[in-house]
Amino acid sequence: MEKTKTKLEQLKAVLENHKTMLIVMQDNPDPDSIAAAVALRKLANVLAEVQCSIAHGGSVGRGENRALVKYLGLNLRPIEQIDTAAFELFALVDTQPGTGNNSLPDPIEPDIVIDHHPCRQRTRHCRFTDIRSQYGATVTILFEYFKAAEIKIDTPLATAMLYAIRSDTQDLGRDTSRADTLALAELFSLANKRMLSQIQRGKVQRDYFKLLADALQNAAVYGNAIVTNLGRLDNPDMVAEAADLLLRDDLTDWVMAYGLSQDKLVISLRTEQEHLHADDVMHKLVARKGTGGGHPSYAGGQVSIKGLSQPKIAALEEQVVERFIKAVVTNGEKPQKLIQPE
Ligand SMILES: [Mn+2]
Repeated sequence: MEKTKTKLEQLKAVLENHKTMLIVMQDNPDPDSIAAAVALRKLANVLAEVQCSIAHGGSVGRGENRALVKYLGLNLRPIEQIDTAAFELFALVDTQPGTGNNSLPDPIEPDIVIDHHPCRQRTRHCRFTDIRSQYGATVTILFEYFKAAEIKIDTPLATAMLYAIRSDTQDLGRDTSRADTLALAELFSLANKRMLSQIQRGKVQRDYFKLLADALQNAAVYGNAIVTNLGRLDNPDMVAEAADLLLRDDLTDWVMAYGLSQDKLVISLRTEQEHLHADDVMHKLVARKGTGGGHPSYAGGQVSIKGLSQPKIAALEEQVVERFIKAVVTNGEKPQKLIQPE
């Protein structure tokens, strides 16, 4: 609590005497990014009367996340449509400068960075940073600010924050700290449980089922690991969703799912072998080619495919799969289809 009080004072000092701030989330923002942005907007407004806009790169694809945005009545803006010159301050939440998973234009150094991924070199130069990599969700950090500042968390925000913690930690099952458990317990009494249930059953677009079928059909088993290729997709969130689903296979402790979204190869890793660190494995997969990072049990990465021919893209995918197998597969069996024909 002492640390949070000090941080809160520092945050207030950075905000004071400014009128506008652009809050940038992860590309294809997940619930933790979305709720953290809304929480920071409220804090900036209450602490220093700063007016905030929230922006992101990519799209909000996952049905649950679209339902969350709708419930919060958010007017999220694609970052390419934003005149950044109109803002005095910039913040990043649930991501950091130079990670490759946010679209804050590169020359802009954010004034504020609040995140729970491992701290990056460039983050150290920012005016205000609060990086707590042991926390399961970024909103847990923000929850502590609300407590320290004695600001009430309204029902929609509490619902969003609760969902963020549940989603990032898979109901406190992965990469969770005591702080997340405490925040979740308190948010539970404030949240709209009926709405939460509706968000979790968010409507999906029809191509969801096609992508899911492809992900299952293409899944190949390499001993203790599953690899699947989702091909071209409009909604890169689907890569993470397929990885989550396939990790439920009871003989599997590693999953890699990948697909092509716009001009990127997008990769998701999931594991139950947290000691091997999914984020470290991801660094190996994208080494010298792209960017990536995450947490001990889940990680994401991306490699640019801009201007690459189809054979070059196929070779890149093959290389990433090879690197993955080398990093995590313990027995050199030949791959088999997950779903065998009858
Ligand atoms: Mn997060």
